Amino acid sequence: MAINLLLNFLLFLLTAKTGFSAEISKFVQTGASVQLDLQTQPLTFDDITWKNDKTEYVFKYFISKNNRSFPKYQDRIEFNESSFSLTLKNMQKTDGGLYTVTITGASSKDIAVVYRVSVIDEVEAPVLTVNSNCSCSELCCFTCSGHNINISSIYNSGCSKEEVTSADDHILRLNCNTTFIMCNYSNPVSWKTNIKVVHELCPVKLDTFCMRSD
Ligand SMILES: *[C@@H]1O[C@H](CO)[C@@H](O)[C@H](O)[C@H]1NC(C)=O
Ligand SMILES: *[C@@H]1O[C@H](CO)[C@@H](O)[C@H](O)[C@H]1NC(C)=O
Ligand SMILES: *[C@@H]1O[C@H](CO)[C@@H](O)[C@H](O)[C@H]1NC(C)=O
Ligand SMILES: *[C@@H]1O[C@H](CO)[C@@H](O)[C@H](O)[C@H]1NC(C)=O
Ligand SMILES: *[C@@H]1O[C@H](CO)[C@@H](O)[C@H](O)[C@H]1NC(C)=O
Ligand SMILES: CC(=O)N[C@H]1CO[C@H](CO)[C@@H](O)[C@@H]1O
Repeated sequence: MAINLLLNFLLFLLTAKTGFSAEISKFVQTGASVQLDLQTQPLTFDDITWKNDKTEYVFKYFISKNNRSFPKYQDRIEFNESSFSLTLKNMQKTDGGLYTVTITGASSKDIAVVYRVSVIDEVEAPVLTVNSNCSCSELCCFTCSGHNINISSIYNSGCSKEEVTSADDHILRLNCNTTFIMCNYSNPVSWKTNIKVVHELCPVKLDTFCMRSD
């Protein structure tokens, strides 16, 4: 408790002194828009400046209204003059990176917010395949695959619910009921599912008795 208070106080000092703030992650699908907010509502200020990590300014809004934008973003920008949030449209991979907003004003300390914007493509559909290495006593062995992760499982009037996450934030989820095998593949901007009827994915073993003894 005392340590928590002390840590909070130190963090407060650090924040107050340097305007230090954590990075906020934003994921946006290629071609879509991203909205960057101030995280605060300044009462008075001179200007609000958005820059990218090449330290080119993206948009500069002056209270005197002689605002300016960087040519690269000119026709892809929307600035909300009541919330002061910036919307960047038609985002491309090359637009990914850090975006920093600084608010300068006579009556307030400088405030800075840093966004890490990642522009990523829509996820591809997961693939469901039957494994040929299945032993006879196992009714149906199958694998659900995303581009860099997969889940192998066995169907026996259901399957165990499983979930794996890749290093690049892709999630693969497997679930079954008495009729369907369902696999959901997602990344931070999208998801796709592959749903197969069990009897169609695994017709032979489920319909006939296994006569081999292995
Ligand atoms: C601007 O922001 C305000 C406050 O968040 C919101 O009510 C309004 O709809 C926004 N305007 C536009 C054009 O998005
Ligand atoms: C069959 O192969 C998959 C990968 O292709 C593997 O994960 C699974 O454990 C194998 N099953 C058996 C019964 O060997
Ligand atoms: C499943 O992933 C493992 C590594 O995680 C890989 O070795 C294996 O080849 C993959 N199997 C399939 C069927 O994609
Ligand atoms: C299995 O799950 C699917 C998808 O959620 C659902 O539409 C279907 O009714 C379920 N079937 C049974 C037998 O529970
Ligand atoms: C698939 O996963 C995504 C992300 O976790 C989730 O939002 C979505 O509802 C899931 N879809 C289905 C059909 O379960
Ligand atoms: C996006 C934006 O805020 N544009 C403003 C820039 O300043 C002019 C006045 O000089 C306004 O008309 C625009 O709305």
